[in-house]
Amino acid sequence: MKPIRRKDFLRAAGGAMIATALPPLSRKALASDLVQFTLTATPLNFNPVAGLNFAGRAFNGSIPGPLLRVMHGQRMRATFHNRSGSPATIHWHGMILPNAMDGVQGITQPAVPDGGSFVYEFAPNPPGTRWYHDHVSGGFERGMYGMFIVDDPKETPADAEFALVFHDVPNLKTVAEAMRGVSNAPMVDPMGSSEMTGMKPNDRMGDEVAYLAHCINGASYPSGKPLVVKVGQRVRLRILNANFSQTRYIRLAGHTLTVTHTDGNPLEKPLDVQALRVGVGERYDAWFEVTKPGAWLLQGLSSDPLVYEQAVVVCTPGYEKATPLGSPESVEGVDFITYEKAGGIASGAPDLRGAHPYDFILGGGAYGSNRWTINGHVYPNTPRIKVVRDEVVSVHFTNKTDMDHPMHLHGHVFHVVEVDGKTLARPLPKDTSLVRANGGTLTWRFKANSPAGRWLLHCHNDIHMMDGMMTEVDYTG
Ligand SMILES: [Cu+2]
Repeated sequence: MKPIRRKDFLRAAGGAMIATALPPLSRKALASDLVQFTLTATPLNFNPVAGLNFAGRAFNGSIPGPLLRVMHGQRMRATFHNRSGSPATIHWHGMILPNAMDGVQGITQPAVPDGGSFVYEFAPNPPGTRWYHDHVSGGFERGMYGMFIVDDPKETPADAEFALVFHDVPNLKTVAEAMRGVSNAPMVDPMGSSEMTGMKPNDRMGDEVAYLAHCINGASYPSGKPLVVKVGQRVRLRILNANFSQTRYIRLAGHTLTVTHTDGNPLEKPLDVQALRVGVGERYDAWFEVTKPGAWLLQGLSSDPLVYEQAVVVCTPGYEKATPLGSPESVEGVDFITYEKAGGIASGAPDLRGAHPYDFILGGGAYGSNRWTINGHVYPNTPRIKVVRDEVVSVHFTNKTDMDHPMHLHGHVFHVVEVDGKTLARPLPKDTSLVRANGGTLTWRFKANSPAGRWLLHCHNDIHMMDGMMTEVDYTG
């Protein structure tokens, strides 16, 4: 394999961490069939901006946790030592793996108590940009997450490659209030986006979380180190939205992004866009070409006044100190990725022949309510999907609430075949998909050919999940 140029995660001055380019998997790393990791969770005082002392929890002393990386075909063994002060597990988001390794407290394993350990071992699959995070309430919002790259030996390496975790520091008081539906935090969306139609930026709905800082790879702008690229390079960005309640819109000033993968899975046809829209838990692989010297901001956009901090400079050598070109805060008129654009629209109904159909109405979330529902129920009373091996299932979601829901299925890759009544010409292979607020619909189709067990299906907005918007795909027989 041709090596990919990269450096390791670095600690910059002031404790700010930023990922620079990804180094090639060393010969030593590739020599063994088994890659071993140790992940130790501890409390961490996280201070990405001056004056902020956040009571975080971290894997191996950093937020986000270390970038884990294997070549597809290698097995991995991750020994988890929980010293975080609270029970915790590790979920391997986007992986198809044995059910007992899925890391869901109370369903696939008991929570690992503080002071305890657990060994996760499996062959990471499929290749692509995946991630890992705590799946016991509390750890995810405090910093227990990181990116996991399963390299595909069949892919052409980029000239330069960067792993970027977009993440945020929540005001924990508003997390508790949002769970009771009485948060005072404003709705946050980029100005001018279609999601804002009919809403004012400061509308308060009771279910939003307020944030104290926005970060990329542990650093808030301008404290992070620039990502240095060279003229002529084709650069690959692997982007994860690890925020636990908000969609991110992401733009690289002055550049078109070519999206090649959604949730780590290749698109049939790459798509050129001006911006990404990344729901909670989603990933995009996006490429750009460096055509001239300069400095540009890669940034998250939203109506949150703090969001200017969620940026990092991309520049050519010598431009590290230059004033970077930025993007307007508004995404009005900006061509950002949607599932319709990525999959194309076909005429007629989606092909669901032979599929066992399920209809899920997403509801709840009234002001003052602590219930987010599927078909009127909260977990564990929500309707289950019971499957036998190789059964084909379709799930049709209708969102009757006023918030988007990033619906996630564990242990499978599903195909998005329909969005808002439109059939996709090229169904999108994903593990997490946004169901639009205020009447949006979306349909999944998947084959139940993963290892048998109980696989969680839930909204990846943590507030909604903890308040009941969750069910299971259960293999029977
Ligand atoms: Cu939700």
